[in-house]
Amino acid sequence: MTDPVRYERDGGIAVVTIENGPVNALSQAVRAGLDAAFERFAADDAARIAVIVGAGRLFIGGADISEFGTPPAAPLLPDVVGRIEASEKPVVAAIHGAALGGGLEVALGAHYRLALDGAQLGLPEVKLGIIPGAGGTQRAPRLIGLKAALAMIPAGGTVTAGAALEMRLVDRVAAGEDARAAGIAYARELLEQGAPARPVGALPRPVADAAALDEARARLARKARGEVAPLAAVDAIEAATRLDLAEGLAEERRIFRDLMETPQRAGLVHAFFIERKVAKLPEIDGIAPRGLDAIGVVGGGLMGAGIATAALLRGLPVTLVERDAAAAEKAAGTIAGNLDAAVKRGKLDQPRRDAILAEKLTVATGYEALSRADLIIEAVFEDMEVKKQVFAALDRVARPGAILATNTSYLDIDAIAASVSRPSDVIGLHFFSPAHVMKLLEVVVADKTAPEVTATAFALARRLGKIAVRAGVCDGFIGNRILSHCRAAADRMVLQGASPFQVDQAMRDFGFAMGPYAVVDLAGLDIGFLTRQRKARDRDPRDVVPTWADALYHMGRLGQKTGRGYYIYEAGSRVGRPDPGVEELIAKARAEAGVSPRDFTDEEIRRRYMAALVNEAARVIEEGIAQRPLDIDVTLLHGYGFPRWRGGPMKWADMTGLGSVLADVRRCAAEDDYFWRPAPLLERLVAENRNFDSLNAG
Ligand code: T1G
Repeated sequence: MTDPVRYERDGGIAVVTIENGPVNALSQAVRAGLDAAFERFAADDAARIAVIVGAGRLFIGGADISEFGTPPAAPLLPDVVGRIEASEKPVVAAIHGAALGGGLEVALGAHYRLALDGAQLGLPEVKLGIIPGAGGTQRAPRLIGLKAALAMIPAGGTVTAGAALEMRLVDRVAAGEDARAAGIAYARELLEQGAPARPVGALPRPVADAAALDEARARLARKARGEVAPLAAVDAIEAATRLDLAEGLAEERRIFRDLMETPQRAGLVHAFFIERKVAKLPEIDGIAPRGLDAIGVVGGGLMGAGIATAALLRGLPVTLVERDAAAAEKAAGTIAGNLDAAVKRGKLDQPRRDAILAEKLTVATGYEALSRADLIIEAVFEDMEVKKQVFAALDRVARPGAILATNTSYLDIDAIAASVSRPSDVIGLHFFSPAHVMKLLEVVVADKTAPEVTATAFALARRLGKIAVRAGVCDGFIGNRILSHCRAAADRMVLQGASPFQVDQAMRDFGFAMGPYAVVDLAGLDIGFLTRQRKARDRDPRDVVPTWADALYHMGRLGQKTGRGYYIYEAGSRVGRPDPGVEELIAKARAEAGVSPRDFTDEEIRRRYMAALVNEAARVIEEGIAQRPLDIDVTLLHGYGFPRWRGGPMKWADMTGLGSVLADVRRCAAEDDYFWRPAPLLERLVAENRNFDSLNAG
């Protein structure tokens, strides 16, 4: 392997280049290379100043995350940064692209920092369940002050080069693409001025401010529910106000090491890697996607308008077809409203919003308008006959090679494909509502879908800034199928004596963004009711029907949209208070079913809910609906409010121990062997002493 760190001299300037693609991560070889380069710089009498640059598209993306969990190998990054800072001759960091985590810490070890326009700087360690471990929590506050450090480090956010200049995180911003040239030019100026070495660590401690620390802790306790790293980052920053540099660095290192051992760190690192692996599918490896220059959408309801908005926000022209002029007008209004909301959130400026509406959006009433679209997404009423009619029309007008996608959330896409003359061009694109906000996209690959159609769907997701997960055809695909099983488990507990509010609280305490019944209120009780109607034919007498939910539906209590469901919502509020009337309906259901209620502990609720989730997920994998456990983890993280710091349900199961999860399933099966049949895959993994992650390889 070639040396990942090069030392060259340009007159009196030593240029130290890190080249360790794709992100110049600070692996052991890079740390050793940097250490050696600065030893050489110290001894090189002809070199009067050094410039550190990154080769490729960015400066340094941070520590090598794949080394986490293995014993750290010398030289350690804090020591390398310490050596750079201790240089008697000045050192410049020339940043382009990104300086993240350990990358920014290396730059903080330098005495002068220059960033190219467009560079992002930040300490995102808390997003991986740790804190900066090479001086970031001690040097950054010395440079930018306590308040700015408290705003930046515990949130793990990044700042642009311009903002970094304002907060004095960097000394200079330069235009252009060439960090090396900009760094050398800056170094020349510094030499001419006779600028000295200027260690950040020698700056005075940031001024203590108890109120700012309290405020940060209170804010994070609310926002980072259950997460340990953000609060630990505040502790480390506080240490910088009390301790001298050496002691502060030791304190930072102690906290860093403790966090490295936590399950949260393991969960968050898992999430980081699977989000990148999820799009790597053998079936599309090396397959070129088709062109995507014009999008068609059929149906301008909330979903269709949301999908159109998502495409427009990313610069794709959209033609939306509705039944009649009034409906088309209404759809255009919904899209305009979505864009206005994006302007309010600062995602878009007014002139661009106006230009998008004037130039990129066409609404029409005839299918012919879609004849030039590269990909057409149908988002009409969930009814097989209606969908088939739409697909027949698309089959007539779409150009050869156009992709015909359905946004159905449960219908049989194989049957839809079979109804057209080009089944290999048909695919499911299951967006989540609101489609222009939610990150997840289930790409549902039907029996006959051509690989390049799948590849194009993944390319579309990238273009839309979404995370795509491959799913197979079944009722509910990956996410809704698992959710519906979890809900059935929850309904069983409620029938036996738990209250829906206790279930919600228990699952929120586990880390879910919302409890399952609050989610029902959000989606609307009509959705659940209609689903039960639809499935009534296949119902087994042993299935539990939540008759109390049917009663709520008949009373017009449809959840948030009517101000009342399981919870009561005061006008305009999205957070409800429990409706005591619901308990009465449930009591009636128990009496009718002849159930005498018993108490559940929160722990029992959590274990049952998670056992049901993992058991059904194992079936989803075994049936090939999800190809890998990581596909389920990504789906639940991005579409279902699963706590990211647990890594996803399959990672949670691995960390809990599959034997223990299976034991829970079996214990429940002892009282109800219909609902709680252990999934064969779960049994097999336990028997073979393997975990879900072993199925993620390759
Ligand atoms: N370590 C190892 N691999 C990494 C990596 C890293 N830091 N960053 C990216 N990769 C891999 C990634 O898995 C993918 O691999 C490929 O590089 C391209 O990444 C001591 C403790 C830099 C903004 O948290 O945010 O420093 O899939 O697709 O969209 O305090 O990567 O190709 O096999 O994401 O151009 C702190 C994490 C570490 C930054 C580039 N740093 N990375 O985005 O490419 S902790 C981070 C990113 C730390 C010190 C500590 C992004 C990026 P593959 P990509 P991208």
